[in-house]
Amino acid sequence: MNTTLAQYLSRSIERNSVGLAVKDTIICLSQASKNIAHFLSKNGLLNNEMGIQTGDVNADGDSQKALDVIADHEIIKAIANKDVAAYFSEEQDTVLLLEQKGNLIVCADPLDGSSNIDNNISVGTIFSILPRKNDSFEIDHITNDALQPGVNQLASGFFMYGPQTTLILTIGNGVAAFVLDNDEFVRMDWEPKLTHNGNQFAINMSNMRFWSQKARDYIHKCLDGEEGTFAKNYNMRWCGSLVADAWRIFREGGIFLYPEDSRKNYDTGRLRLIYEANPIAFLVEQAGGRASNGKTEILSIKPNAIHQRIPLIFGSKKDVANYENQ
Ligand code: AFP
Repeated sequence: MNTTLAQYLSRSIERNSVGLAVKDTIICLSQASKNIAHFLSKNGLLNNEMGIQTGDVNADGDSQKALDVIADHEIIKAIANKDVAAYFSEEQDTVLLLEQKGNLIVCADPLDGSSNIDNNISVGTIFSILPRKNDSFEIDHITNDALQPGVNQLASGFFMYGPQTTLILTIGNGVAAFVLDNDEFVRMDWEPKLTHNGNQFAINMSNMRFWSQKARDYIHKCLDGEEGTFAKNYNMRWCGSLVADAWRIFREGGIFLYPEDSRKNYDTGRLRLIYEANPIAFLVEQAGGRASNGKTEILSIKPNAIHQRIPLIFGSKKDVANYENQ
């Protein structure tokens, strides 16, 4: 019989207070994900209400969709009154204080890829769990706790709502993948690895004219195919949902790139460090790959703001080194 998420966590996580809190938090997030998947599955019946713009913009200036807000509420509902001191979300300008004595900090993009909702293309929930470092419940002190380098993460992962609802998770000892089966996440017979070089690249090519010379040179080398520097024919894929591109790269190899570019507000890329790049980078490194901002390992970077953006390049070590060494 397949191992359930709860069984996996019971077997793999340390049985101390922080370990048990992490386990409990992941189970709570998995409950939220089931509810989010349920709302999403009803979108066609609800006259595409989930993708309707609420009229508000989130902290990053992106217009909020109904499901962005619902997903955020589902997560808050799931982790409230638990061992979580504070929640940092793409959908909230500032920290949401939860349990004064909580041991953990949760950061999340509640609904990644929300522009894809009405197109029935996979979207997801990305999360990062950090240890609380500070006993103070003052907003400034708690906010500092979210600004730890990603190497401190206790767990990270993402749920993906697609043809199947899935979870890819690390608690710091490799990566495990799960699929929702009859209301229960069960472990898949597949261990995500990023140790081989792929032959796919994922980048939004429409931004090419705004890229740095480094990014252009790299993609040109991919396009040169067998006759070029990398001596292989590449295929290109771009879902517009980080979770879907990441899942494919974990399965098939390849490289993901969202570099900085010269558009207004894209000088440090598009993706956010603490709730997008860091959780993905922890998964990538645990799978044997590398995640970088083009120069430095993502996990070593000390965030300077909760909604900080960062260029994100990840894949096998060799593929990412080829980009970094341009
Ligand atoms: P949203 O969560 O705001 O929809 O953004 C999704 C995302 O940050 C990430 O999932 C994609 O990789 C990226 O945007 C796609 O961005 P472009 O539309 O610029 O290609």
